Amino acid sequence: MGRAFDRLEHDVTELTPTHLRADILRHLTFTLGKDADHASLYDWRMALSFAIRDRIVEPWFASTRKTWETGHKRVYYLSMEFLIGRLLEDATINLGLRDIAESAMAELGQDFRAIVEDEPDAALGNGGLGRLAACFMESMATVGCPAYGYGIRYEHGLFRQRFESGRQVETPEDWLSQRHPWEFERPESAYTIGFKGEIITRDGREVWQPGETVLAEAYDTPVIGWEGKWANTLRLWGAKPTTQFDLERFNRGDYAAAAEPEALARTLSRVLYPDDTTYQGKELRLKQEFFLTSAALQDILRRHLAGGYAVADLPRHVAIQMNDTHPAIAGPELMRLLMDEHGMEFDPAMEVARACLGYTNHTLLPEALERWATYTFGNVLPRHMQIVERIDSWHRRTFHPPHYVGIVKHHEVRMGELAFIMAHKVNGVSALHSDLVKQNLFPELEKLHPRIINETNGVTPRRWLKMCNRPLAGLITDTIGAGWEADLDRLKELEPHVADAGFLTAFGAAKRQNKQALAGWMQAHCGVSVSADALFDVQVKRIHEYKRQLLNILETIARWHDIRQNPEKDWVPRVKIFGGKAAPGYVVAKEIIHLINDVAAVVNADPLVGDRLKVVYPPNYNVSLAERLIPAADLSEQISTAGKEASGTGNMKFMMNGAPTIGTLDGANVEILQEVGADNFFLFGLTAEEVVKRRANPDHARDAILASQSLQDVLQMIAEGRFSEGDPSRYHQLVHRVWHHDYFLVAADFDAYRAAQAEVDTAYADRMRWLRMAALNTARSGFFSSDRTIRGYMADVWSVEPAL
Ligand code: B1H
Repeated sequence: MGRAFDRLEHDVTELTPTHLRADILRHLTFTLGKDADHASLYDWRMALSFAIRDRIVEPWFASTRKTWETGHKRVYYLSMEFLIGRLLEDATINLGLRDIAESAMAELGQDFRAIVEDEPDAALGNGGLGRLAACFMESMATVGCPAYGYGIRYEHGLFRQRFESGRQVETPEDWLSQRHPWEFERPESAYTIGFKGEIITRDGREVWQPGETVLAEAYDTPVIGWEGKWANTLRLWGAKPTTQFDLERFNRGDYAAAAEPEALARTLSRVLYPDDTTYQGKELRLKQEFFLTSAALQDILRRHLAGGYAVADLPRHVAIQMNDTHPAIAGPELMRLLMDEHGMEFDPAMEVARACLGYTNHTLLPEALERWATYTFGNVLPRHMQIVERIDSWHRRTFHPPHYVGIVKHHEVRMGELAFIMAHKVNGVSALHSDLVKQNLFPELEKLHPRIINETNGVTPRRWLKMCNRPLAGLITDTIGAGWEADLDRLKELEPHVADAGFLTAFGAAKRQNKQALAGWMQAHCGVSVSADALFDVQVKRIHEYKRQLLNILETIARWHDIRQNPEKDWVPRVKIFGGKAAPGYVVAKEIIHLINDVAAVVNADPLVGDRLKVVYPPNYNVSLAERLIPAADLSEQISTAGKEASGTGNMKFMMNGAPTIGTLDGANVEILQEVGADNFFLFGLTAEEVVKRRANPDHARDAILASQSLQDVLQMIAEGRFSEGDPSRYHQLVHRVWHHDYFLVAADFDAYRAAQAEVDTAYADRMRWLRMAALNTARSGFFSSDRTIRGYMADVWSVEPAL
């Protein structure tokens, strides 16, 4: 191999808008076949994307080659979700070409912003877990950790959300209906994935004879790190029919059966399951999980052997991370490949598998813990069922766990226990969560095999500060110089400036610029006009009872009621902004959405209230909308019932962008509070321990409601139909649940939340005090860079050094 590519042939530092313009025009002409005079916005976006992609390919080759040549250990991140969002602007940012691209497009008479916003989000994920995988991919490229992300190339990502009369309506998302310029199809990298069938004996060994097969075909997207120094690969698998199968049956005249593999193949990578933190137990989902995992493991083994290494050497060259239990079939599948395909015995195969595998737990919610009926599991994956039984009995014989601890119980395969036993390290995603994983989820297993550690989540500051908040990023660079983007602890250098009124004023001006932009957008897209002077109070995340959007909207109603009672009081104007999707089958979450929209309609139309309170709920919250909302936020709502939010990552993005948190002691809020200090955080609510104790009182909700006149008033107004056009039935169930089945303790925390909101008003009214708090949130957010998280995994789980 020539050395020519070791250096960038296109040296990005020397690239001028004129060079880039020539590249864009070349692609417009020769890749798109379009004449500049007739090019649409789409054509220009494609041409620019290809011109930018060209700049990624060389560092990508150089990184891949370096890993090959040095035999460096690689990390394989297996995830059913990668919530990537848009790629064009992010790529220009990491290549240092953002402004050059803007100028080049301007020279061509095109608006860079419009082009960027024409790109559909790659929404191959539900929420935090999928977005974390995307941040990790970017950080692994930035810190020079050789890595592959493995996922599924869903034809349809997360559904699009609309509101009809305030109710959520889902429509299919079709990001792939347009050309996706970032990926390279690899028809030569395809693996056969089997399902069902039977076990046969071959050379005295039991092996699997699948009854159905599909092909997993690779699509590679390069992931470029900060300053283009390293690039990794996101390899997504698309399902294709295996044609030989078709033909055989077809020739036998069995036409319907001949079409079966085709149908199975197409459904496998058709659509992302839209559940966040609940699992459904559907056969197709199990097949998707195995499809991803088997393709990834076959690819990993192929690459390892191609490097000339022995199978038994796998752990020296390969670290495999399971993003929750969704790819936990990796344990038995790796065992199957090592034993059935590579002739290893059970014990050494276990050692190899365990040394390679790591498992990250992302939730304690019982409804999220995957457990497959042995019937389904054994039917879809008969050989894996055997291997799981063997692992389970090996574990019982060797370690004598209590009878109730094990992988197969009550005719179910418990994927958490399986992942735990097959991994050498198990980690939680925040300090509190990792403690709870130890104490409540796997206490016995942890006693037998101590392996639970903590790796607190993080977010990439390139996308979530540099890219999405240009005014603030510019101020930071002007104040402390460049380089903080890849060394986020340097934000600490802002602290001395917080005493400087000039700096605070500039900080406030940056925030105001973002708020002004958001206000304009909300006017245009939601038809609500808001004042940029109001406090922008933002809660954006999936709609879930434990996240307590209900608490927020109840407080909104109380505030509205108070304003109407005392219109002459000096109210701090507020805009309550909500965003988020509910799982299509989650009836209670959908009711909450409806209520928020109903309250918005009443409040926004109330002339008595005017600018003192507005409620805005833009539909279809996604990564791109987050990039718009978070930089404009004054207040970050992180109000989950303590003990339920494993980490949260939105909380970190708000902090970085200078929005103090109102929140409970839950997930990473605990560490945010620790970093930022109690003076700069609005803490309220029961702790995780208090929550458990409070639930022991069967009347906790009733007691709390009777003790709070305000909450009684709010519930009364809803029950009377004040927000449902006089119809008392619409929210009858919802009100009933608050009184009688308030598992998430909305009532118990209501007064404390209101008091904390009153403190927010007081603090905001003192402009310099508020700006100081906001600036300190940014200055102290360095810990929450996903670069720090990735370095933690590299040292504690993967035993891999940076290759840079
Ligand atoms: C998180 C999920 C999740 N935890 C099941 N668990 C899913 C579970 O499709 N499914 O079946 C999908 C997603 N997602 C989130 O992970 C946590 O709730 C957040 O607190 C955390 O910040 C995030 C990343 O660790």
